[in-house]
Amino acid sequence: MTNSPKRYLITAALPYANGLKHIGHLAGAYLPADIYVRYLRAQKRDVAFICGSDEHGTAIPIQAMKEGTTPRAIIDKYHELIRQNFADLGISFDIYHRTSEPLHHETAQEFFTYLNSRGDLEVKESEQYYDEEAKTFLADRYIVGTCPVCGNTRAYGDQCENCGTSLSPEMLLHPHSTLSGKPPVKRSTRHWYLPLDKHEDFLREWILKEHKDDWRATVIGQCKSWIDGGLQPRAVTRDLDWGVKVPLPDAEGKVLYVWFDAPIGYISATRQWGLNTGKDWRPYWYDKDTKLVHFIGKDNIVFHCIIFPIMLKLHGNILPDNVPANEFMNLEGDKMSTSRNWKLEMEDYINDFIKKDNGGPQLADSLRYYLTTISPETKDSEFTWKGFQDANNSELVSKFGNFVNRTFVLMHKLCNGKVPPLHPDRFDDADREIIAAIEATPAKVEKLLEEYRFRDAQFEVIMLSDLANKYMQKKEPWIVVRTLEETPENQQLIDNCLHLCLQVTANLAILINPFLPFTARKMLHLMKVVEKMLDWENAGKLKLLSVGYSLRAPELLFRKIEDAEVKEQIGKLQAASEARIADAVGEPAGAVGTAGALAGNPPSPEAAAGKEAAVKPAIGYDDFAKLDLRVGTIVTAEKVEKADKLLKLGIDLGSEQRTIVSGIALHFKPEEIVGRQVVVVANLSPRKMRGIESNGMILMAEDPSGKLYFVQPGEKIQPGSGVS
Ligand code: B3M
Ligand code: ZN
Repeated sequence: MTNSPKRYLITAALPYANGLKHIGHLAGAYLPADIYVRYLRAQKRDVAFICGSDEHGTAIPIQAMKEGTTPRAIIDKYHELIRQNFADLGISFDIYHRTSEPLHHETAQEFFTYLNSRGDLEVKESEQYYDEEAKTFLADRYIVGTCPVCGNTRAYGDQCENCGTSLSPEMLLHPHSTLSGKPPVKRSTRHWYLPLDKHEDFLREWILKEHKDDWRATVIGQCKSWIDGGLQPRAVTRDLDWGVKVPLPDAEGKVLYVWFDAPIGYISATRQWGLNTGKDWRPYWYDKDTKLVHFIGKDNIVFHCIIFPIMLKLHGNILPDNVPANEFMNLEGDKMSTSRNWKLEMEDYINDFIKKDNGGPQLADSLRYYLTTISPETKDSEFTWKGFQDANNSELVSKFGNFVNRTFVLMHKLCNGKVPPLHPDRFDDADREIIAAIEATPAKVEKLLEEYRFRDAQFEVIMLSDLANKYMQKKEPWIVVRTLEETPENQQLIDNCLHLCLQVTANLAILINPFLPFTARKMLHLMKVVEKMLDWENAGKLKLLSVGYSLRAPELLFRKIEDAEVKEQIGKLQAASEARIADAVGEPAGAVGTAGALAGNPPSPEAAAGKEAAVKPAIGYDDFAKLDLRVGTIVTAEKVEKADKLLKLGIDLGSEQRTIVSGIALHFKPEEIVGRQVVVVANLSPRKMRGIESNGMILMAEDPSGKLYFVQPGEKIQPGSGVS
């Protein structure tokens, strides 16, 4: 490495403590950050790895409303669960702090006061959305409307969860309040703004020139389109009672905007880490010789590359050296989504694999391994259970694990369980090649890690184990042993092979350590060596294990993932998603048929609070005309296996027969409804449920008690007749 900085400050996005986090989050920010940090630590660099819970913002009170409890109870619950999940998966933060801590409130208030006292903030009266019925200003998350980018009708005032676009409430079409369901009105209120527009020149210079080559193209691209789109002053305060109070006498009822206080959370966490360890935290945020790297998902780019850097610059702090944001990870062909229950939570993986009888921390490494092989570094990627099984079984088990296991078995069989001596005079090309590979791999891995190319870096390590397998296959010590009676000096060939394979094993432990820390430690145990061997400076060395040293009996490093496990997980995923679809039928907000559910809408707060749903915002005739509604006749109806709430319906639409899966099984018996006429949404995109493709949706009405009724013509009519 050429002149490395004096110290590293590595942050991973502070997760909202409003719910469990899924593996998309893990792969997006935490795992790559952990790999990088473990590598830096092995390099003996001075590094602080900072994370913690983001406990402010409206996401928290909204979740409290859903769970019928207080915001405080929500953050206490999820902070602890998420912290433990990360620990179980080997994410090795130096501190996992909380933005609800007094130290954070103090740090954030100081920051605000400093900027405000220097005139870096603007105060403006402005019109903000106000809910006249709930008598409150509406935070971004309490306003829902149509996304101007993708047309999702349930986009939030700060972001569309369908397409990931960052929004402001003004950008939403047909906005309405989630508290009352009514369209909000504008009311005047006073707020503090960070004038992003005043810093455009700085951003252009710093991002688009200085970092145009070392930041990811996807990150530069997003920044450029924000800057080119015209930067606007951004309010950094909100009318809300949950958050860090605005530290001014005339700011009653106002808190700092969550995206103002959350990144300052990195600073307060570093302060707390300093207190815990006795280290001086200040150089980590003020000394230019610190390399600051933010690991985040792509939906956080604007905050980490534009807004927070402006804040840092004004406050006199250092700026990030890089922001290696990842794209998104999909799951089994669909976007991961908490609201649609299409996700794999860290917690579920931990319970189903790591904590099972045949589990253990190795299974954490299996997940880490697969997630890194599909790391969405340059484009969105896709998690599939089959892919997970393949990566585990045919790479970790068959290449890496198999090589280490064969080495240990043969070393015990053919070399008395000790590291055999080396006889360089008997080297052939194959020996020289594997030696060259041992020596060359660390530099390759290192270069890739320094460039934040984690999947390629990990691939290099697996390649070394693959090469070593082939080497052993070529040397065939198990065949050579048969020649010993006639040619006793052939023991030297066996010794050479196993000596080199053992040195490869020691090297593999060092190289795989950042990626698979549990595996590396298990290998240390097998080799009876101490943690210090994992120091990166040992990588590429050929004398890590001394001749004559006796090693432990072999133990398998990984276990296979069975077909049954894959099947079970896919079943679970579908069942959870269907339960959500079927549940939605009974939700007041989803009262008309299964529309809400099939469109993938999150439960609205009013639904969660059990209130009568208000009339949805007005739509134009054009919106209505997009629906193709037709009368159909139910010709077949059957229960869907292992899905209590679903019926598979065959519908005669006159010109064609359709299969529609409907969440009405708890309300109607299949035999009762055959022959009935229904109104069908004929042009709804197909959707797979329990492996059955559903082509359309039937309309249902629901009374306040939750009973369902078919919407049908008054008399029997020709199937296929239009409804308008
Ligand atoms: N809590 C958003 C998120 O989890 C937010 C990140 C804060 S990082 C300072 O995606
Ligand atoms: Zn959108």
